[in-house]
Amino acid sequence: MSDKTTIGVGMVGYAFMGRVHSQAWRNVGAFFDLPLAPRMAVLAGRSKERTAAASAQLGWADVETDWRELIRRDDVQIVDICTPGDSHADIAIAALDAGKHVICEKPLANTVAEAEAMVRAAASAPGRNMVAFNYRRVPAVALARRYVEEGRLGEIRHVRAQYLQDWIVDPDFPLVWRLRKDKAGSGALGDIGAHIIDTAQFVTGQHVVGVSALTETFVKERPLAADSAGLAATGGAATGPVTVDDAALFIGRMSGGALASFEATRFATGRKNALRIEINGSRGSLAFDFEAMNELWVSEGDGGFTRVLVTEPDHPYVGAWWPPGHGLGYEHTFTHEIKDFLEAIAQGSDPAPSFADGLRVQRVLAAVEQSAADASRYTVVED
Ligand code: SOE
Repeated sequence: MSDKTTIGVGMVGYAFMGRVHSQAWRNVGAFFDLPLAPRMAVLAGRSKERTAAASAQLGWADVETDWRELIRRDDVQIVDICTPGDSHADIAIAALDAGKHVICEKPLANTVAEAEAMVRAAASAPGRNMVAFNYRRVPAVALARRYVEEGRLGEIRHVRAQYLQDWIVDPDFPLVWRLRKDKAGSGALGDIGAHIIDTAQFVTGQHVVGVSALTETFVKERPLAADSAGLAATGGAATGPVTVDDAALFIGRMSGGALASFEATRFATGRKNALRIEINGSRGSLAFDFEAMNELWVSEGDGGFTRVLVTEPDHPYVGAWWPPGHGLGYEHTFTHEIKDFLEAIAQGSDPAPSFADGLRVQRVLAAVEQSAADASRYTVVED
């Protein structure tokens, strides 16, 4: 029997993010020596039948069909929010007000006002808060941060960040919730652009201070989703309007003086989950692509880039896993996130990225939308 203090977890939502968070809660204690032992107490979802099936498959002890009931329970000390963005603020604020610790999927909210309300609620609550920007916890990305902190790149001049996917290239792919502004807040911008903003800010230690942007919706009408709201949904005969961006491109300045470019698109045919970042400094450069997530490319002066295989025990997080060269996957980034969250709860501090960090990203998203909507910021080339 473990003598660690048990902490009860209640999770809301069980789709893609719910599944990957569940595996993290299930496995984290088996690989990391933690001060707290999470207990997967309860899973909440609207349909009793589907929630019960998901709960049995994912390893939760009980189910609720109303997240308010989950928050009321004494066996829940941590609330994990894995729902679309339109419910983040309501759930998070109620959970914080009830004294729970809260981890919330990204982007933090659908609007800056909601994110601000969440930060306000967090400031007066005893519980800790975290926004789930999982890519910070890729060992190669954390190693990139370490190199920048150690000064190995010198002064950072350029940040080049891209998040490239192609899952909606087919115009018959249905209008799932990620393509609806009322549910998701924005499109590629908030869903995957938010990740590269966070990654760029994390690795450089600088934040985005201004942007100039273009956004586009290439396919404006899609079949209504007939089955499942997920990335593998099927469409029916009726159609509806796409109310978010399909792609967002923006340039910006970082607080330390670097120039940055960002591209977030779901129309990069052939690219599945290519979160890429390249950073050029006065002494060296770094490059990372999630599609080869166990590698970091490093240039320190002459001779171009060399590959660092980020699978050594002294690389961030790696020592808890497999021998050198065996590599980690997408799911490990969530396990690392949960590990850091539990440690922060035990220490009584907010982990990074906190809700305040999530609000900072939300402000960048809003600035991008504002810039893209402002035709006066776009100079037409004369014929
Ligand atoms: C869909 O674009 C998605 O599932 C995002 O919502 C996740 O945040 C990203 O990790 C993978 O792609």
